[in-house]
Amino acid sequence: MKNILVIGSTGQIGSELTLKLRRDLPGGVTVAGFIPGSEPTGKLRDSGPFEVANVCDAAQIEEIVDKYDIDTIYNLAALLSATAERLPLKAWDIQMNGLINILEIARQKHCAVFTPSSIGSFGPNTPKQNTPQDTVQRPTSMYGVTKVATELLSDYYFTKYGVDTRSVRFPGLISYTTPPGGGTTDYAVEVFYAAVKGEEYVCPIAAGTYMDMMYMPDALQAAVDIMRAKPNYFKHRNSFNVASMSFEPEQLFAAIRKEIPDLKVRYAVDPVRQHIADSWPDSMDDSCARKEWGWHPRFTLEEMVHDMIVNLRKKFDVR
Ligand code: AKB
Repeated sequence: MKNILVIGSTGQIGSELTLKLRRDLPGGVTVAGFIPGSEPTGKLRDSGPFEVANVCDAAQIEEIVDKYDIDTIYNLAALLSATAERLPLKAWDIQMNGLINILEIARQKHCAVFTPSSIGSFGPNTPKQNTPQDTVQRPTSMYGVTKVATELLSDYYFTKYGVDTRSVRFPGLISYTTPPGGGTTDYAVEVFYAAVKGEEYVCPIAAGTYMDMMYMPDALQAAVDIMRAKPNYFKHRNSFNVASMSFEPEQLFAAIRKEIPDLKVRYAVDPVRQHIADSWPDSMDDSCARKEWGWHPRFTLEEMVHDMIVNLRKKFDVR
């Protein structure tokens, strides 16, 4: 992994992953791919090359791969679960037609490819507790359908053509740099913004709804480590369960209240998000990732909460 293209570099994961790759792997280039309307700004724009890279435009991606002699593609373009329910055909276009463009280019130009999967690849028939690595995957959301198909297609390109595809199933990701947009797990980020600004938070997910979550630094480490791992011990590729914490809304709010006691929350459950959340695992078993490439998360719930509050207070200049 030397010359890297990050497609979706201005999104929640991409904006931080691109900077981490530039910092941690200084020997090559990391190109920040974006779509018009979401141009990189600040450090992301100033610390390396950036190019318009629409996953649905194969010729454009191919040109970038040739120009920078790209050997690894992080394909992060996606509509998250709640948005994908509103725009299912657009989600299909980006997630599936986009993916096949990337895999074909990777096949021809010998690139490795990381396309994240998600807890959304599971469905109501999946065991909810300690969800195994290999289990039933019959999701009921369009997002989930595209994530299962992503896993299958990525494995197909590896088995049939030897394309080095690897991936993880991300939980809900919590970060303070770039907010997520249109996900089912977004509440776990939004509540921090309300908490540090002293605003009431209206939670769209019902009390008692457990979902896997992860702090962004752990997620970024997973995305880098899996692509750098020697594949000798891989029994799986697309895609590995990775887990670090699982909680229901009240547990998160209680942890925030230890630092911001007057956090006010009321519930107004969004039926679309709740239906999706109810179909997802409560907590995944990530032992295969631990065994096959040494995955281990660092942040506990309390550490994540503290770090989020410190950084958001800095960001908004509040005490
Ligand atoms: C979403 O909520 O859609 C995402 C995910 C869990 O993949 N954060």
